[in-house]
Amino acid sequence: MILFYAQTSPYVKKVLSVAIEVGLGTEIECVDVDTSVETPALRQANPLSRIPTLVDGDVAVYDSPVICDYLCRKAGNVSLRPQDPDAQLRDARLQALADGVMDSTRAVRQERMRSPEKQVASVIERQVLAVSHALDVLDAEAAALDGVVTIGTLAAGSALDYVDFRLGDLNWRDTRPALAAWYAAFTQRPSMQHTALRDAQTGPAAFLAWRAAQGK
Ligand SMILES: N[C@@H](CCC(=O)N[C@@H](CS)C(=O)NCC(=O)O)C(=O)O
Repeated sequence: MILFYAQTSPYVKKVLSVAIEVGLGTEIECVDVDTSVETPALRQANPLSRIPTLVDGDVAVYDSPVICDYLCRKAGNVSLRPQDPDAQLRDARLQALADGVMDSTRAVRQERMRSPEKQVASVIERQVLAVSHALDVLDAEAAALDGVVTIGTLAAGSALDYVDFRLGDLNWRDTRPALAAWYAAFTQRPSMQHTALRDAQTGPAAFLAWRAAQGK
């Protein structure tokens, strides 16, 4: 399988953590893509030309929730996708919340990358507010996440890694002790460690290093 990816994408981190959890990590070959320029092979696989996009033979799969679902189905894994309808809905909503945290954190990052005179404070405020409220909800629900390993919790762990990576000045742990404790434990999972976003800036990205260590 080929994954069009970028080392600093939280959506990619989520997908790679799911791949590791279901035992398909070593099957994934990463193709680094700069989405600011046209990449014909990516455009052919995904008309939106976004990452992550997975190509498995003649099947192209895109949008990270769909890729996560696909990987679980391919591996025959049922534990990452709750089977009970109510639990399924809760987990899908958790993933949506986590993906929204990624979207808003990314929007803040993009706004802050503009020259100071072009930055719109209200855009940053609105997106930071979205992240803050979402993390408040996760903090209130942290007890229910304890010991749960699903696509939803992997998405939540990936979102928090991204907030630390791009929005460190939020100091989110200060007012959310339950979520901080949950994340401190959850992020010890190999699938989280081998996809750590911090490594994208400090050296070879964690996933590529892990894959190489597996002889791939
Ligand atoms: N909802 C999508 C979001 C993917 C996304 O926004 N990817 C970004 C990079 S992190 C991208 O490809 N941006 C390029 C573009 O939108 O043209 C998912 O979950 O996969």
